[in-house]
Amino acid sequence: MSNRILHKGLQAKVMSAEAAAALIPNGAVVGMSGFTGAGYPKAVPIALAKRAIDERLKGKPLKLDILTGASTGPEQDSVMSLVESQRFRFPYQGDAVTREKINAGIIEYQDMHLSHVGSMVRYGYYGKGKNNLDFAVIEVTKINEDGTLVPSSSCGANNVYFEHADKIILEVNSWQDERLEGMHDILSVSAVHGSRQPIPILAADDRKGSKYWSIDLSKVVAVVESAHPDRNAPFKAPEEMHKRIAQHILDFFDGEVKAGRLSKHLTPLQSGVGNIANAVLVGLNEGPFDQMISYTEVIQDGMLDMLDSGKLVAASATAFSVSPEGQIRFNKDIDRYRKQIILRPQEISNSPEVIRRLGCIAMNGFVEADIYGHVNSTHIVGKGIENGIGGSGDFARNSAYTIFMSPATAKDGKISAIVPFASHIDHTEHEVNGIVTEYGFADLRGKSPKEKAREIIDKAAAPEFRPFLWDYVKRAMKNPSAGLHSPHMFEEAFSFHTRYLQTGSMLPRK
Ligand code: 0RQ
Repeated sequence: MSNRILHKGLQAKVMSAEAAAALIPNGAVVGMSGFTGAGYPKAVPIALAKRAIDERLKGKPLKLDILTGASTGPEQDSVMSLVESQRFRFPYQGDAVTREKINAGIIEYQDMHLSHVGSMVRYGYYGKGKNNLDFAVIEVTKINEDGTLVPSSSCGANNVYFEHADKIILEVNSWQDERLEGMHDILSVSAVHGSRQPIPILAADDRKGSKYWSIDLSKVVAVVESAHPDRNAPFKAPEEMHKRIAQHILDFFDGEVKAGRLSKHLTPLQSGVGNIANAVLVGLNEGPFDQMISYTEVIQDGMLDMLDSGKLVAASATAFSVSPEGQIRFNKDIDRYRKQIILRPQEISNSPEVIRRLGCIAMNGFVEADIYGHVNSTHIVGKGIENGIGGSGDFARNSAYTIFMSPATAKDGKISAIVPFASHIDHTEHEVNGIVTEYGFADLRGKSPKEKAREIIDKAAAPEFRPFLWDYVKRAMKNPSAGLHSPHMFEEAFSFHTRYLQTGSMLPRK
């Protein structure tokens, strides 16, 4: 047995992943750890998928409701979706197989703001079991002698799943570096609506909680040992397009510093995942700003670079999302990073209260934005949902600066990211300050909808789509029956999308 299970009582609960998976009844609601491919259970979900194959042969398909922190990895989402053992999935995913099953109507998916997860589980919306959930399956780095748990590479919603599951299975993953101990700040929020206390995080790098999970040990029914790596997807080096988008954002910050609205340290940075977000971090690392701090969800490679160079003094998040190369670098210097990085439960990392107090700068990707500044982060026309809203809404609604970024076109130029009316709206014109593409930064602050339309079309839309967007707006503005505040012609509002579905391009045929 691994020397990471030091509690005597829990040593007696060690069993195989198959034996632990067999304890979970068909139809159960299960809270699992995991956030952006970090710290999710691996051995038990694989064993559940194998069991699902056996049970399907016996004519009793295994169907579970799976709640996590955010996205997990192939050992959880892909394998369980492949055998169709996830009946319901919440609150975020980023997995190709799961996406396909959701869009085929096989998995019921609830896409939710990540800061809301804890409250929704506490109030029993997933309502099974005496405590609201039947099981929690949580990865940890180590079990201490006194039964406290060293968290792994994400905190996510584990605190809530520990609290609200009838039974707990712990996966002790020896792949996780033991020196993660001390990096976490586990703080619980008061649960009851109407009697909540302020969250005492006044600066991005405040530590106000415990280093460990403390749980009701009598609920632990199994301890499973594993040694699987986190998902750790590689990053591409920023392409020219990503660098141009990043440069527009850096120029915007420069203007804010000159205008006296930001200092050279900026305000706490939130950065989404993906190649554009990483390119912005690379740009910030090379740019004129210094002593920055980040209050975000996810630590990715670009943030490690900024911590290494000293441009970033500290980073607060709920999870890692690093490349395999980033992981090696992280483990090599973990003793230094432990002083600079704080991992918190997602209801703290994404807390609207804290984000607003700190005046964060939110920078996230978008799928499409419309001429009035409404943003779709999640849905692709003709295909369905891509990932989910994740934490983008938590930060977008509450930050001091809310910036969305994307290439101006998709699918070899056939799709415009700027459309007359977004086909799905995750973020409204009321919270979006900036829409950025490789062509420019549309600054929406202090503008009416018609003024926003001019700014978005002229600065952010791809030049080949601008005449068609202007044609739509100008005709809509002559249509008094539509109301001339944010004019639309409903019969044409989705003409770009329908043309794409009919002809394979949003551009009209010549
Ligand atoms: O499709 O993979 O088939 O080529 O969408 O798009 O350009 O690779 O961009 O990886 O940065 O993702 C909004 C999805 C952008 C992401 C989104 C197609 C495109 C490609 C991916 P292919 P790109 P990115 C922190 C914050 C929501 C969650 C969030 C996201 C695929 O940023 O999931 O912000 N955001 N979380 O071709 C048709 C369009 C398209 C399009 C892109 N207009 N029409 N297809 N694509 N735009 C993290 C967490 O909260 C956990």
